[in-house]
Amino acid sequence: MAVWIAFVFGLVSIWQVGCKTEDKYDDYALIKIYPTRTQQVEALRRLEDPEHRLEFLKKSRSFNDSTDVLVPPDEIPYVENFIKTQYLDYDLKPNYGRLLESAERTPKRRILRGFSVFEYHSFQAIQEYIENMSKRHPDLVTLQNLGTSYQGRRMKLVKISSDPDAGNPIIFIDAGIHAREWVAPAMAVYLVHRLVNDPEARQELDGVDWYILPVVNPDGYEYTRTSRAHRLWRKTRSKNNLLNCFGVDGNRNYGFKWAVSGVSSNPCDTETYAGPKPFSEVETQMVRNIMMENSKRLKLYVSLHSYGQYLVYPWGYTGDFLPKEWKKLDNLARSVSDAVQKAGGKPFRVLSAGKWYPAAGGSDDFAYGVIGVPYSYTMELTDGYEFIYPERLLRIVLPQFYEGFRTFAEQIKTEFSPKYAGQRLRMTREEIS
Ligand code: 0X9
Ligand code: ZN
Repeated sequence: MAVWIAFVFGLVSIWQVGCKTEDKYDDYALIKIYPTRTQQVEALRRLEDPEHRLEFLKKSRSFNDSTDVLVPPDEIPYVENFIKTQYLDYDLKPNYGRLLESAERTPKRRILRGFSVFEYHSFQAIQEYIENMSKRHPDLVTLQNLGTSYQGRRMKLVKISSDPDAGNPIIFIDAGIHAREWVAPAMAVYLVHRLVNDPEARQELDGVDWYILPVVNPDGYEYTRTSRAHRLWRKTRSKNNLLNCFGVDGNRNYGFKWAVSGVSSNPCDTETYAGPKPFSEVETQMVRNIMMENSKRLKLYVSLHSYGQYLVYPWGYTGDFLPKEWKKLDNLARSVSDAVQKAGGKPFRVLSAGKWYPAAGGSDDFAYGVIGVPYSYTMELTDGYEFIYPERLLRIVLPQFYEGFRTFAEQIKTEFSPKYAGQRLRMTREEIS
């Protein structure tokens, strides 16, 4: 009898532990704080003390944007009190975790319906989709094997070109270095879809080659799909040898000004751990290799992230100064933002990443500072709903963002394509005469 009671108790406690983790965020509050003065922005830094176990979903250094913090239930009174003493404006969404999407989410009807680019998919489904594209359009799409992720997922680069031997400039887009930012891989997949299937996209393929890596961090991405408690995971899933902690922030792991600002050196930090050394992660090594192998032709790099509707350019490691050619970066970003707005979307906030908040080891800085890519950006897609961007809205926003990519392509084509060299020469002659 005693054995049975112990067994039942054992089962109940295992079940409770299971539930506790699954429900982890259920009673957390999302607090959106709106600073209006420099002093308030500075004061917000004090909330970052690890003792309070707050998770910063978005930081803001400017006044027309919120700092979004996920707060455990027992810390809510502390944060509210802090906010009041600083005279800050804020919104509080209680029980935030209950809004998170639940677990492995591929209902059978989806399988029957086939692949829609306006849905969130598993890594495997995305891989099957790109395989399919390359089989159906071998004249346009080729896949390059990149090797495997930390947990052994096979990664492939999608290359789309209507004239692979022309020596065209390359636009390289990656997405999903941050696991929870689901809208970014969805955008990358949508780009593949439009470039391949839309007859009008021939214009975007004229004189430009597109390289797209839809999910840089597949292990993290799949982890966010396994349970509601994991939905907000950001890092990779590599294991730290000394501590029982997992993951590195891939966007702090690139080898340019590594770890000089905006990082954590604690492997158990869930957000911004920069890793034990630059390029410690196999996934960032793959992106680095793509950039190095194509450095001569690579003219535009865009890393897709979410959220906040920002389009930012180097430097990211510092907000103290800008690159010499910052005006070119800024002008193109503004044209892209205008195009998105014209298509009915929200404009982007355009500035250097470091003026937003300094953080070193990002892929954008590496592309610009080491590889010499003349146009390099991080694009933070969508505003509202934080990382849980509703699937039903994808069919509205993805085509709007696509218009921004058409503007990017137009610029790269006219500035760098061998096809347009004659036209460029004529224009400079006219300028001189
Ligand atoms: O902090 C990041 O890595 C990016 N924002 S996110 O909310 N998606 O995590 C911004 C990166 C901007 N670029 C650099 N700081 N280099
Ligand atoms: Zn991100």
